[in-house]
Amino acid sequence: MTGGWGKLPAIRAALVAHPEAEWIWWLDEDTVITDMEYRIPFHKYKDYNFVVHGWPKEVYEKKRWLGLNDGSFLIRNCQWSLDFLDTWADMGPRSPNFDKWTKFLLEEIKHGPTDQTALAYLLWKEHYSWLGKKMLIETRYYLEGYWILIVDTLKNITERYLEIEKSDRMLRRRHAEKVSETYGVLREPSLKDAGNEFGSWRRPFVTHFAGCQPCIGKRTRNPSFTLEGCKNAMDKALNFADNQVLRNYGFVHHIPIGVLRRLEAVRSKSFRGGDAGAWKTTWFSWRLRNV
Ligand SMILES: [Mn+2]
Repeated sequence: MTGGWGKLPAIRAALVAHPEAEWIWWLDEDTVITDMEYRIPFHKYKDYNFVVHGWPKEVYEKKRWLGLNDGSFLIRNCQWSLDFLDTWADMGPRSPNFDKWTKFLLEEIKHGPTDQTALAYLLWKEHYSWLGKKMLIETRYYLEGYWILIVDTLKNITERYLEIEKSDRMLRRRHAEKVSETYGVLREPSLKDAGNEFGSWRRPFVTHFAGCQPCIGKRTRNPSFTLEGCKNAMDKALNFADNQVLRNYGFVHHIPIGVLRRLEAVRSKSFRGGDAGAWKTTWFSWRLRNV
C-alpha cells in the first residue's frame, strides 16, 4: 500500500513475526525521541489495545481528522489488533471497498482517504463499541508532539533540567549507562509543576516533524515551512536529544551539529565500511565539550 497506508502491512507483519512482543510501537520516519529518560506508562494501558496521541474532543465531537496524529502509536500484539488492522486496511487503496470509503470519508470527515482520516473515522464511529473501547487517545504526554509547538521551547527546558540537577546529586552523576529510565523516575518529583504537552517545560517524549518540507517536499500543507526553517528546527531537536545521551558520558556538543552534517556522516565510507578509526574521527570532529 502507498503513503501512510504502508504502515499497516508492516505492523501486521511485525505482530505476527514477534509473538514474544506484547506491544509494537509505530514511529514515523520524521519523528525524533526527545526524552531519553521517559518510560512509556504501559501499566496504564491494561484496558487498551491501541494508543494514539490526540485531542478526544476534536475526534469524538468534531470528527476532525487532525484531532489525532498516527505518526506514533502503540498497538498490543493480540487477535483484536489483527482484526482492527483488517478493518482499518479495508478503507485503504488496496481494498475493493476503497471507492465506497473514499466517498464516505469525504462526506463524514471532510477529507480524502488517508490512513489518518480512516483512523479518525473509526475512533469516532466505534467510540462505544467493542472496537472503540479498546482504543485510547492519549493526552497526558507527547506520544508524538507537533514540532512547531515544541522546538522553540527546548532551550528553556534544557535550562530547567540543569537547574533540577544542581539540587540533586544523583541526577548530576555521569552514568555512562545505555539506559537512563531510572533517572527519569528520580527526576519525576522535581517535574511535578512542569505540566504536560503544550506550554510545558517537561521534555517532549517524541517530536514529530509532521508536514515539514524536507520530508514531503512540495506536498507540504503549509508553504511557510521553508527548507531552512525545518532544517533549523530539526537541528534543535536532534542536538537536544543527542546531548541527553552524550551527557551520560560527561559530554555535550560544543557546537550544535547540523542535519546535513549528520547525513554526510551516515553516508560516509566510515560508516559503511565499519572502519572504527574513521568512525572515531567523525565522532570527535563533532567537537564535544566536557560537562
Ligand atoms: Mn510523520
